Amino acid sequence: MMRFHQIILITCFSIKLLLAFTDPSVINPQLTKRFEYKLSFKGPHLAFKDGTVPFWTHGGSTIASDDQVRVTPSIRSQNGWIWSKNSMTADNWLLDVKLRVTGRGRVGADGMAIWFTEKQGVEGPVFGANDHWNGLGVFLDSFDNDALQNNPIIAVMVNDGTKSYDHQHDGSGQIQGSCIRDFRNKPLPIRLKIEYINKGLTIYLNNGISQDDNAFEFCTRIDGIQLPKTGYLGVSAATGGLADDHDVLELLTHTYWDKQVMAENQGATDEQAKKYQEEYEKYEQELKKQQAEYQKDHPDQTTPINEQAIYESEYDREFRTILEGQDQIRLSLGAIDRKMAELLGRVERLALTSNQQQISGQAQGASAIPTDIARIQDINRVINSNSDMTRTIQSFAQVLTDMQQKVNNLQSNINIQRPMGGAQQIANSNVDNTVLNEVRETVRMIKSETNTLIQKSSQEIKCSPSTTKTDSSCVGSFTFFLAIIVQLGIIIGYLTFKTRQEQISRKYL
Ligand SMILES: [Ca+2]
Ligand SMILES: [Ca+2]
Repeated sequence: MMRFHQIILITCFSIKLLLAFTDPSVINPQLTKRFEYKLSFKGPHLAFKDGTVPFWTHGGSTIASDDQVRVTPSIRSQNGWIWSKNSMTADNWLLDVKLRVTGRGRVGADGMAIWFTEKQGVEGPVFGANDHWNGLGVFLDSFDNDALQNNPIIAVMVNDGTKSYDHQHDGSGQIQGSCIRDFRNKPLPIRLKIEYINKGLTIYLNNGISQDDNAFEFCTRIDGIQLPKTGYLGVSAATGGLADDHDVLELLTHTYWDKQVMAENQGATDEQAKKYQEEYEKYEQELKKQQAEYQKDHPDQTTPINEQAIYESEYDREFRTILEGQDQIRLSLGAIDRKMAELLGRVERLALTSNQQQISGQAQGASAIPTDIARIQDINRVINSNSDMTRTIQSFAQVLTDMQQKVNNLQSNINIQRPMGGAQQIANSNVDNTVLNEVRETVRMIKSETNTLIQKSSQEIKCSPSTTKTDSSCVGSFTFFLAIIVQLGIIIGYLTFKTRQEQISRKYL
């Protein structure tokens, strides 16, 4: 007898072990397990501050908090739902759902459903979701509608979209598998494992009493069911005349993949990537070859035509006009210099003649001496003034030559900058235009003043040594030249400063 009891116990234990949940990847080493984070949620930090759940969408009475999704509160006639935004495409998968159904009454209602359907569900009469679904529904049916004393029940119903759930009879005659378990008001959350492997669906339950997280018991199994190839996951719940809190604390999704198939897919992916890389390299070589051939056939067009380098712009034209005007000024000053030298020679000859006349006059009488002395003083003053004027004009010519060089440098700098193009050139061009206008205005002023100087110089030549008013005229010209030199100094200083600034700015380009 003892041996018979032992055999019975061992047999029961073996059956229990066989029916207990074991991960499919452990049973079948050929399978590899992958966690699908976009098809899962769990606390803490389950929801964002705005109440949305990452990768999920919810509605109706559902409220997501930091550590759970309350699909319905314990208020009458509520419907709530939460659906994955992403679909799942896998032949083998496992859902691990931790939930809690609690209510004050000895009897609760209506219940909760876990879905894998072809489309995202909407609010409806089947535990808060729509009827005529295409896919799987796992129901936690709390309320015994048909009064058969078989609720709460965990029931499985696969629908192809044609069947309407028979709510009044708790889907009896429609459900393909079930187990009667009281899942309400447990001290711990209950857990469901819904496993779909090789078209067989198995449901395991942790009853929410055991502290052991792995203490799952077998609920039901249905073989040979056809679920959609791709579907969305969801949870819904409803309350009726009676009401329970329906809370989901975790929904974790794993998919299982055949290692050999994955390796082949990976190999195919690698092969495809290699093929694309080879195509790209081939195309690149072909492009280089075509470029080389084109350059060989069209040597004149190897570099693009720079229209700006060929055609004179308005800017260049103004610059050229200023340079030409400046060159004319330099030539005029040279002519003035020569005329002044000529004048100086004539005055020196005149002074020599006067001295000779003075010597002969002294011989004639002493009465003429005061007049002659005055004339000699005047003549010396004129000679000194003219000598100063000549030196001033020479330095004036030198200054203008320097100025021309500075302007040439400025132009060459602009020509260097021009190929850079862009907005900076436009900005510099505006600044340079201002400088050019200033230079042009100054040169025009110098030109007119030089003409005045030439006229005055002619009057200077006419100055009679006997006229004492000449003094003021000669001194006025000298002052005038000094003023011009000061102006030129300011302009050259400004141009030098600007050229340096441009050189510094080019260093940072
Ligand atoms: Ca029911
Ligand atoms: Ca029932």
